[in-house]
Parts: sequence; structure tokens; C-alpha cells
Amino acid sequence: MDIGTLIFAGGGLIFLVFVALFIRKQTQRRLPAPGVDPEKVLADHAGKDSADLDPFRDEADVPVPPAEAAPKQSLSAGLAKTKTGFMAKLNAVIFGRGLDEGLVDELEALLVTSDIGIRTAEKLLEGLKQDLSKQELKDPAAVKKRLEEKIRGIVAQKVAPLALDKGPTVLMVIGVNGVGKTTTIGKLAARYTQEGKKVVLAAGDTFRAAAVQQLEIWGERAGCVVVKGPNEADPASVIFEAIQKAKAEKADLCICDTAGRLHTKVNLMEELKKLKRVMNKAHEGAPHEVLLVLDATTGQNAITQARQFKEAVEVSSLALTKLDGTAKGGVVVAICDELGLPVRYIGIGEKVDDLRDFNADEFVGALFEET
Ligand SMILES: Nc1nc2c(ncn2[C@@H]2O[C@H](COP(=O)(O)OP(=O)(O)OP(=O)(O)O)[C@@H](O)[C@H]2O)c(=O)[nH]1
Ligand SMILES: [Mg+2]
Repeated sequence: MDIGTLIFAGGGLIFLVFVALFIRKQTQRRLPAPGVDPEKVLADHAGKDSADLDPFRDEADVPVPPAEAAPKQSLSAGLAKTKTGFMAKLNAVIFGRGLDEGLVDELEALLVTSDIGIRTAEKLLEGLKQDLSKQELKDPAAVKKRLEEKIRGIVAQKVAPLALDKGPTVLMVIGVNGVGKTTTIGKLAARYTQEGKKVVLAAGDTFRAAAVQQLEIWGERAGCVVVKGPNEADPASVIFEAIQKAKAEKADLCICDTAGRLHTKVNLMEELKKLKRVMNKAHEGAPHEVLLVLDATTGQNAITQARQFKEAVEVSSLALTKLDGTAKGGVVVAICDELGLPVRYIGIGEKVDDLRDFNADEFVGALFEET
């Protein structure tokens, strides 16, 4: 065999090895979690719409940001996209040209496209027209100032801090797939643990092994107990056990994760009622707080989701996540105006520090501040 043939054969062999490795990696990515029979998971949840459940495990399904400390970002930085999107356009509309009759229409269009929603936008503009004289309406600074006041008036709401005197307080966290439930729980666990509270987490999303892992990582970092069941365990039994543990260990807070569910799937929504009943059996009065998590990037759809969750279970408050990733921060105004539910927390990033108590004054101040 001459040297040329040898090199050719060697090259071919290396190529084949690469192809084989590539195929193996691709197939592995679709392997179910150890011990999980995908057929069985789907069969067990027949009627729960198997399309909503993913028994396959993939590293990408364990979305936990790196733990390294990063400087805490300001609210203003977290709202940068909304500020440069909505506020920059608002300034352009108000200050950019002579104010005439068309201003109100333009403002309305801007408010609606910024996810403030038609109803709330009309309300805001009606208020402006009533409050301001014709002369003032021609003054851009007066229009902007009054608009800020009106928005502040809508989002102003008093939310008492989470009461941690229920021995333990049980917080049930619900919402559509991927809105940020588990991440918000992780951030809350870290925060309350840092404040010296004892926190127990319930891995109530038992449909995917990766969902449990995700909660475990957050729990481990926060230094709190995570109660989980075997693969495919009944979520109600895991949550029951977690509340029992929280009681036994005299924890201050038990936060229960739940699987994401489409608000349009009646049977999945029914399951939430069952979970609530079980919580009350484990600890009378529980859940003391039902926190609905909404993803701000979904804009007006978040309002539709909230309406449907509200119909299924009594929602106490909202967490609005991913405000950092959207110019649609105006949806907060529509949510406060239309849902009659307090926004308790806002998420402005993936990291542990990126959860804030919602404070209307700070929020509107950050939106309207001149940069
Ligand atoms: N930028 C940004 N990303 C966020 C925020 N909150 C959550 N995320 C990201 O959103 C993705 C989904 O978050 P999860 O916490 O897994 O959402 P989930 O609601 O638990 O999802 P399911 O359990 O699949 O229903 C993750 O990549 C998070 O890091 C936030 O405030 N800002
Ligand atoms: Mg989750």
C-alpha cells in the first residue's frame, strides 16, 4: 500500500469516527431522563394533553444562570429596553413636532403598541384631555408630566409584604410553561434565606426530571431544603410531604413549584384546584398566597393568561418576569388597570439578585427618568 492510499484511508476513518460521534450526540439529546419511560409519562398524563408535557431531558432544560457574584443591576438598567423603546418614542411624539389635534391619536397609537392596551390607553388619554387645558395640552413637558402622574395613579397599589407568620407560610407558584416560575422561586429562596428565614422548596413539577434538578440547584445555592419525589411522582404527594416537612422543621416559608400549564387546558387547570385542596389538608389555610407568574415579553397575552388562571384558582398576587428582555414594560400598566391583582414581584434578569419587590413609585420613576 503506498503512502497516498494510507493517508486517504486514515482520513476516511477519522471522518467516519466524527460522523458516528455526531450521530451519537444527537440521539443522546433525545434520550429520556434515567428511569423515565417517555411512553409511560405520556400515557399517565393522557387527557392532560401530552403535547404540553416533555418527558425528554436535555441539558438546555435546566436553565440556571451561573452562580458567580455580579454587581446588582439597577431597576433603571433592568428596564432599559422599555425605556429606549416606549419612552424614547413617547418623547419623540410629544416633543418631536408641533403639538396639534393629531397628538392625542399618535399618543394613543403609541400607548397601544407599547402594550398598555386599548382600554387603558383610552382611559389615560381621556384623563389627559380632562385635566389639561387646551393651552397645557400644547406644552410637551406638561403633557408628559401629567401622563406620568396618570400612570403612577394606575399602578399605585399597596401590597403588604409576604406575611411569614403562618407557621409556615405556604406560597404556591403557578403559570404557563417557561414564564419563570422556578427561577423566581430560586430567587425568592435565596432572598428569604439571606434574611435569616427558614425556607423549604417543594419540587411540584414532577413531569420533567430536569425541572426537579433545576429547583435543586437553586435550593442548594440558597442553602435550603428541597423536597422531591421519585420520577413521575404525583405532584400533590410531593407538595403534601414538603408542607409536612416545613411544619416539622418549623420553617417560615414553603414555596411550591408547579408544572407549567397552558391556561387553555381545562384539565390541567383543574389539577391546580386539587393541589390547592391538598395543601390545605397538609396545613390548614394553605396556600396562604397563590403567586401567578407572567412573562412580560408576551405583552397582552399575559393578561389573557391571568384571566384564565384567576377563573381556575384564587390568585393572590403576580410576579412579572423578563422585564429586562422587552420593550413591552407598559404591560405592567395594563395589568394593574385590568386585572385587579397586585404585582408583588418583578423580574429584571436571570440572576439571583434580579428580582425586585414591585414598587409603583420606583417603577414609574425609573421609566420616566431622563437619561
Ligand atoms: N431575562 C430574564 N430571564 C428570565 C427571568 N426570569 C426567568 N428567566 C429565564 O426564563 C427561562 C425559563 O425560566 P423557568 O424558571 O425555567 O420557567 P418556568 O416557568 O419554571 O418553566 P417551566 O417549568 O418549563 O414551566 C429561564 O431561562 C430563565 O433563566 C427574568 O426576569 N429575566
Ligand atoms: Mg419550572
